[in-house]
Amino acid sequence: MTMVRQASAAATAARTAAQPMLDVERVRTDFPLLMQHRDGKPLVYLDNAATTQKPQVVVDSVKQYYEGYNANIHRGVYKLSQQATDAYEAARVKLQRFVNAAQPHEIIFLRGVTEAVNLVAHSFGRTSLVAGDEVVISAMEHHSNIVPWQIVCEATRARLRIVPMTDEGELELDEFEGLISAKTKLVALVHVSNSLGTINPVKEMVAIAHGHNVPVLVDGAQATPHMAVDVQDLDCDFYALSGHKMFGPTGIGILYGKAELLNAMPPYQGGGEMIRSVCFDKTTYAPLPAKFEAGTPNIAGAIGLGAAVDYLNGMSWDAIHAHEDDLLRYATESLETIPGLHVLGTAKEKASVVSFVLDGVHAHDIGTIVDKEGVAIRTGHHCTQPVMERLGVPATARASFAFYNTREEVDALVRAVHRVHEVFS
Ligand code: C6P
Repeated sequence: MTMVRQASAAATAARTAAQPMLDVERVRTDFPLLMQHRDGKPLVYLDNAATTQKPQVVVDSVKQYYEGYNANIHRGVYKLSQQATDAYEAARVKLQRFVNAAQPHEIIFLRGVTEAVNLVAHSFGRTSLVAGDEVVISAMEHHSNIVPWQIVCEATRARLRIVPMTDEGELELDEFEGLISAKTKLVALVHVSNSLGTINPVKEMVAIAHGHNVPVLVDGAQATPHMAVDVQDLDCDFYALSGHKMFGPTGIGILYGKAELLNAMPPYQGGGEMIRSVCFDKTTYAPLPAKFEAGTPNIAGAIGLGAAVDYLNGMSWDAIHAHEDDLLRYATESLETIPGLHVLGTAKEKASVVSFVLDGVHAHDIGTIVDKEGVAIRTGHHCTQPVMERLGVPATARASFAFYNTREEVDALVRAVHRVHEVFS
């Protein structure tokens, strides 16, 4: 027994020594909003799955664009416009490297994951699906990876098939392969669940789908703030991310798509910039990526997202993992000491998200009371109503951590939830 304990202490020490440490207190000073107090209490921001806070370098990059070189892109021969164009295209290359896409034109700037899934559903989906075809999604998708497929399935008379999940919140992989058939035209899967934190084995699932020649779209909204993503290693066909969930501005994100697929797809929206030539008889389209970027894009947002990528590149994913894993374990164990509290989503592979319910208390009451203690968490169905239905709850309270959160902030959450328990008992 003693030997086992010694061995495990040695293993922990070795692990700790091998992992680079995150200097959280220093990192926090990069984020101006985290310095705030509300009602005399330090703000404890634990709603990072909804949106993350922005480091000063991101705020500055947007400000510098508007103050120093604001102009429309790809249009002007004058230097100001060229400067803006260069910065926008440099941001595309940063995103290409961030997800390790083979080529910059495989990166399409859009508003975020919602628009990216809609693009694939309306462009790829409407041209590939016919009556009787199937699209496979999972039981833990965000509404933005359900509803666009429902709309397209209704229009084409195709149907959705759903990969089930266990009580712990893990996808049932055996069932997955059984759902793929000659009728399947696309698999669309969430990489990391926003309401449960489950990290899905997307690489394995892509390989299974490809074994049946079925392309795969991955919703990476909750993955990119927590882990390195390599689209070539995953071998997914499409990958979507939202900038605001990975320390960048709102209203900007990307769709990565394999060039071969994007080239074969029709435009999603028509307008300026996405054409080669327009006449009333016939219009021809611009090559990638312009074909999918109709109209003036979110130039400041793309530049800001590029700055967020630079910021993340200056950090160590190993250090981020070690810190967030510690927060996840500490928060789960501490919350579970509260009588009547149940954590939902206990998958073996989890990102730093803790969803919970408290017997006899509505999630919104939990959110309101903890807010009075200065702690910001999200409550509700988290745009995953089918997950709530599967787990038999109307809503959960959800604390979601980023690398700048601390154990002290977890303590503040736990104290606040204890307070909720006292109020209702
Ligand atoms: N989830 C949450 O609080 P947009 O809004 O397009 O940036 O991202 C949509 C989206 C898609 N997929 C997943 C897995 C998501 O988590 C989200 C956004 C937020 O959980 C707001 S509902």
